[in-house]
Amino acid sequence: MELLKNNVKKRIDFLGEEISVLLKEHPDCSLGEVKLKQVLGGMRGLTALVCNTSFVDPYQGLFISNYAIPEFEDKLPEEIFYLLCAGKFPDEFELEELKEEFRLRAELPHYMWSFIRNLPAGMHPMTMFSMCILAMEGLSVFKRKYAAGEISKSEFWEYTLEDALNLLAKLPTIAAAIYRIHLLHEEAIAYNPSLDLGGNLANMLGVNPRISCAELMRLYLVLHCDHEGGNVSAFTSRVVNSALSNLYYAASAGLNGLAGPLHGLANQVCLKFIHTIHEHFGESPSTNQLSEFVKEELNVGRVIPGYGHAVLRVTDPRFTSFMEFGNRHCPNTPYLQTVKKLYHVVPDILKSYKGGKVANPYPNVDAISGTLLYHYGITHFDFYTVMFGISRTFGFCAQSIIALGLNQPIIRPKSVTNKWLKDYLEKTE
Ligand code: NMX
Ligand code: MLT
Repeated sequence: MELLKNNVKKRIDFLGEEISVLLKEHPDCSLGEVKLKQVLGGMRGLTALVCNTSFVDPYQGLFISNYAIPEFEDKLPEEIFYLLCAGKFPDEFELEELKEEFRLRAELPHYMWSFIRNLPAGMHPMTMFSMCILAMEGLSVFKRKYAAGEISKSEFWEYTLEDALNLLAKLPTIAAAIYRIHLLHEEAIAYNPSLDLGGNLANMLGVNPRISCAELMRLYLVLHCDHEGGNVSAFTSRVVNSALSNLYYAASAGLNGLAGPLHGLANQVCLKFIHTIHEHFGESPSTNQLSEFVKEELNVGRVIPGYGHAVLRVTDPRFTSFMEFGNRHCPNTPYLQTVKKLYHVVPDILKSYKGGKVANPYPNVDAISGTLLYHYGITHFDFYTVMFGISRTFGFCAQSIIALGLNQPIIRPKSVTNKWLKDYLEKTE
């Protein structure tokens, strides 16, 4: 992996140089005030982290390096991992080297097969996925080298990159095995070294038709890979890794955050939501029926899954990208039709809900992604967040590789009590 390593090193050196200049020239510069409502409100909008793998603009959505979604949505997941880590797309040789690295590292250790088969029936697939990653923690090269005192701080990122390649190469096989063994009750399909990550995922899930499904898998892995540093899963993963817990611990922790219904589980909840609508009104609900259904959900205190965002203030461009895919491949599928109708109904309702309190009434990525998986025969809703998780682990890995390369310290902000707040405000106001 010499080419990849050199390119990541160049990226780290470049970013490190920028940080040195910033710190030298503006060490005490304030980046804005911290408001009480932010400290008590999930730190929303607080600039408190640096993440150089990707950036989310509230009005334009995800950027990886300087590329917006239309500029990278047709790339391979392998190319996106390169972009996240090295800040540039790989050339032909660099891409081939990375693909070969993934091929060489794809095989699961033997014990993992009995581990997967013996996971308790009925356990949520996200729990299984996270446990599988933890179960491979003993493979961490970083951990071994660190414990033996064989690596210096400046080399931490290199062994974390090694762990990243070992881990990411195995995720499609693990996810597909969970799907086939525990949800379909069928045998796993073997990894095919002649296929890329997306092609292999489609193939090992055993869905048909495999060619356009492989296209969806690639898009799926590309669009979910990273969403800057402050989202629950990426932040959790980075915090865990900042204690020098290895990437297996960090990825598993991040996935446990992704498993929440306000975060990645929303894709499962969304499809269930649409399914329930179809059970009530048939496969072609009217806008009036949808409007009544959505209002009733809000009345009983539920959130509308797939709508809203902590950073975005427009329709998520990942939603738009999936919609374009759906319009090309399955425009008439009833679920997609209902997603479109909801798009015309929900924002207006949310705009006037709770006196205009909803910061973003528009759909996020989870409002549509499950619809496309369903179309390709992946009909077990509770597998959808695992699909998100395979992709997001690319981002977890890249963020930690870069952060360690930049020598970022353990993350440990200060917390205070109500008493501290009251005393502080008494003194200052
Ligand atoms: N349906 C109903 N209420 C909502 C929604 C929604 N979709 N979105 C926000 N609100 C409410 C929110 O619960 C809060 O109410 P309260 O103050 O009474 O607790 C109020 O509006 C203000 O929240 P916001 O500032 O708009 O949103 P916040 O940044 O706190 O949360 C989400 C962001 C994404 C957690 C929130 O919009 C939500 O719960 N959405 C539905 C779940 C979802 O789709 N999650 C997936 C996000 C994307 N992902 O992949 O992770
Ligand atoms: C994500 O992709 O992580 C979600 O959109 C949530 C977020 O960015 O806060």
